[in-house]
Amino acid sequence: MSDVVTITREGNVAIVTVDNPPVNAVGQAVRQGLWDAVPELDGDDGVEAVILACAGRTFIAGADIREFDGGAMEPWLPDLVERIHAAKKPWIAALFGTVLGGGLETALGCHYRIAHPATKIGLPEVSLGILPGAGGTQRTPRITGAAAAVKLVTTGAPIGAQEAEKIGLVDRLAEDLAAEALAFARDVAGRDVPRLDPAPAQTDLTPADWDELRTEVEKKARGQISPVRAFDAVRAAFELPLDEGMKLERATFLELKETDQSKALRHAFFAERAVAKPAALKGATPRDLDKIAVIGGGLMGSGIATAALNAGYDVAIVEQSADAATAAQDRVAGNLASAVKRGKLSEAVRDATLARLTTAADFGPVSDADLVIEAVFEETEVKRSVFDRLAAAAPRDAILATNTSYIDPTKFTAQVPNPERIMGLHFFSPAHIMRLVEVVKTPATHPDVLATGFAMAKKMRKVAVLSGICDGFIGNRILGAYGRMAGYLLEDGASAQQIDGAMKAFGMPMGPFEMFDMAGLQIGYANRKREAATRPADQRYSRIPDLIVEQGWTGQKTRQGYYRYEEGSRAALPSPETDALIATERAHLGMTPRSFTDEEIVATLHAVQVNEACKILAEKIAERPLDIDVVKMMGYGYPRWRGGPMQEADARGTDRVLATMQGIAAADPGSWQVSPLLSDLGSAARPFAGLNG
Ligand code: T1G
Repeated sequence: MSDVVTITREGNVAIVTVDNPPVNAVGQAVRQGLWDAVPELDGDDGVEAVILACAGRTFIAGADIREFDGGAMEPWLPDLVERIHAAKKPWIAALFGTVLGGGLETALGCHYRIAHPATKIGLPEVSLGILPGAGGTQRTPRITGAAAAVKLVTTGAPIGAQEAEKIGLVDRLAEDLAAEALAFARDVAGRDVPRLDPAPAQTDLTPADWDELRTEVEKKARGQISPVRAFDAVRAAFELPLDEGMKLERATFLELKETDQSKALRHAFFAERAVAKPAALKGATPRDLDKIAVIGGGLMGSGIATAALNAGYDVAIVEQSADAATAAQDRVAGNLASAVKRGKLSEAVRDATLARLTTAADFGPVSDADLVIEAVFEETEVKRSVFDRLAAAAPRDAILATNTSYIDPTKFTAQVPNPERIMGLHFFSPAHIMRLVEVVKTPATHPDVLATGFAMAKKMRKVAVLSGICDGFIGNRILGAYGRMAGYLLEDGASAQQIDGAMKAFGMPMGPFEMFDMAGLQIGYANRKREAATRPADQRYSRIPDLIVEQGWTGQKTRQGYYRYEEGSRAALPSPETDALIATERAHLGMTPRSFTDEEIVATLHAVQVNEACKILAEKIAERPLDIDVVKMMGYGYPRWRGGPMQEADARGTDRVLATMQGIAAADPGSWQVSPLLSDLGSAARPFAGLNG
């Protein structure tokens, strides 16, 4: 009948099997196959019950997201779900793997659901900027009631099979899914087919309760619209009959699908997967990795060690003294303890994990390591001395990695034999929590070594992005342009509060000045001193950040930076002292402070990031715009619903971004030059998406 949908028979039970790898997405061919199966089985007198099963690794994991841009073809999923529900024979969905979105909606069209206990079930549509569009917002509340439906639909987070059974989404759990589904089907064969009540769903919630819930959803969504619209659709299930609720859901779905937010979230979904496949890794094979040695057990090193332990590796931390080794051990234990506290880890697993850690005050443990990650102080000479010792202590074929966040690794690894085994692995702090790793390729790094970095990151459930060498690599180099421009805006007359407020309204979790205060202002201070020799002579230099640090104010730690902090609090309060310092500097420069609109601030800070990113692309530091987007989303809190700075540039129009950048460069040509790549794309209004391949 169809390539992707087949029917087999076991006596009076028909088994309809979807086989559409990799995740059995319900694309057009699957819909057509199922659409045809319903009347065929209705008309087959030998069939008294139908099992909807899937081949491969999962039940249907959702609609085929790739069809969203092409205008999917009939039959439509909502009609198919309705057709299955109206079938004359009972349909039983046999659930396993990840039953998501349109997969769950198809299962809700069936009359019964049996699930393997390890199944994950959810409606993740809001994370694609849409809402369930095939009855999920209407059928779910009629089955589970209001609270569970609101949670499933507005958070997008999947639940386990046990919880799904508790709230009525699943009728029965089954270890041996195929056998028990068959037994269940034989049991219900020939019986009356249960139908969903089309009347409005019932609830005890008052209109005031609903309003309160909506406010909560809106607050959590932080500028994203789909969770709020999805909430409204669920509420409608308690006010409208099924067919009217379905119409409202469909109209909202079609509207949301076309929004920039949904396009950005779909871009984020595919970009996060595409970063794992850079051209430079084609044909490369990761090496086996069992034991990882981490040099330096400070905040960064112990975070990396924690991530490696959690991924199942044996780990050794090398420190300078026995005391420092003990402190490192304690830090890792503390990281694992907080995972236990948050319910992420059982005490038994914690103990087994910690048992795979050794610490030492000498380089002994390096002698049998497959991979060594250096995470010592960010200073060329300090790192060079570590690599000197590694050259002697590590096996000749062990992979050697540096966690430097700014320095060119070849500056301190030139003396090490077999340079093809050296790479950068730039983790983000705290390394056991942040998901981004920049895998840095030197001119000598072998592709298999890079592939090993990618495989390690995947095992750690992190996302690796390939970067070439430049100051700060992809992420921190763009951050540099962003921070520098934020500093100019401040000196020109905008307040830290206004700039931070504008960026938070844009969707950033923090503004630049709150971020600097949190990270510690001494870091930027040291970077500026390091860069002084190579800084272009005509580049504008705002002294304000240096003046602040020279007061002994380095941010949250000293309770004074761009802002003031109360003892024990991270809340950024206006600081009259810092404001006075800024005013004095403006007066010293003979400047009259000017005012900015929030949109001007956002557009300016966006344009300089995109411009820097274009240089990074032209220098082939990053392969594709999507690599940059993923770095910014995963490492710097760029809102996923904007899809990263390059996707945001496409949404704004590259011509507009170019115009903004031209204005910035014209006003201060010593500091800013328009990238030729931005100029080329922007003057033709061509999107960055075209460069993603
Ligand atoms: N459509 C198209 N391709 C998909 C896909 C989908 N729904 N899901 C996964 N893929 C591709 C993915 O790009 C990758 O491709 C490969 O499958 C393996 O994925 C009407 C509107 C299912 C938990 O949002 O969460 O239903 O990179 O590497 O880690 O309301 O994929 O190999 O070329 O991620 O094992 C709702 C999205 C859709 C589920 C598996 N469903 N997918 O994770 O493998 S909207 C989703 C996932 C909807 C209805 C609507 C995960 C996964 P490639 P992977 P994984």
